[in-house]
Amino acid sequence: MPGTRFTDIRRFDSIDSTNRYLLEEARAGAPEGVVAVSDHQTAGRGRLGRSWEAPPGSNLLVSVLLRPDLPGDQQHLASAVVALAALDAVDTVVGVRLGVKWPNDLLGPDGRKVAGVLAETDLGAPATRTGATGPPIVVGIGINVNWPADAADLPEGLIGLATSLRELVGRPIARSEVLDALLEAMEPRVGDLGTASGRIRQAGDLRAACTTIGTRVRVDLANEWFEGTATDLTPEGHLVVDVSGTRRTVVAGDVVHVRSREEADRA
Ligand code: BT5
Repeated sequence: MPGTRFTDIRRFDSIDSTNRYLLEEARAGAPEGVVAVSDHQTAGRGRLGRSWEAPPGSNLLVSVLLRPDLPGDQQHLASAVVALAALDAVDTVVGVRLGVKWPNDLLGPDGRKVAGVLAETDLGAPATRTGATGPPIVVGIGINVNWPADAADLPEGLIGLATSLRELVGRPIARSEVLDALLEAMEPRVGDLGTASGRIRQAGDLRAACTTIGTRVRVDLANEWFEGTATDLTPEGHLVVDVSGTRRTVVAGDVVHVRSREEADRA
């Protein structure tokens, strides 16, 4: 994309995973800004060993290699800037404002998932001449652009959970437009990662976009679960949940947005 650091765009018809590819490139010393985009992934990955689904030629499957100079406790901002840029891009191309469900889902107005973000790092990869001191971070995003066209397209496990830009606006959308808008929106946000004031701005944008804040959530941890109201994000990107007056901080894991009793009564 001219005028941005994302000028080296590597396009694939099919690949196992654009994240896997860029992590390899990072190990070989590739600089910040390399982009990998594929029409199809044979082993698209989600978090925690889960998989990311998209039929060939339908959705945007893209990863970027970042080498941000981020304090150790703010690494989450690397994936946040990609999520925020995706919100901007979707707004620009189709005029719909998505929200961020903590930690990494982009949801449509009715709560169905439109996109997911996966950040992966390799602490053993070499630094490059660009001067960045932190490890490379590969941030991948899958945006459901044209699939599913409607619920009939979806495998049973995703019915009611996934939607696409096409379904939201009722017409097919050019993936190239979404990619261009994404890279353009990413440029200033990635630039912000390099300064304290920029990081504060991005963290503020993330809190403003995070629809989990203010929502009743169920938190599933390895050996317990609890329900409460999400009240904030910490500077490290952890979710603060008020559980009957006790503040609990969720470092990693999955949350479910649940409707409050009042909302359920109103519905
Ligand atoms: C994510 O994981 O949401 C991160 C997805 C990142 C995908 C991109 S594509 C480009 C790059 N290369 C890769 O290999 N990956 C990245 P997670 O929060 O774990 O969500 C995964 C779960 O979302 C799955 O277990 C399904 O339940 C659901 N899912 C799978 N495909 C989906 C889709 N297209 N739309 C909505 N939900 C989906």
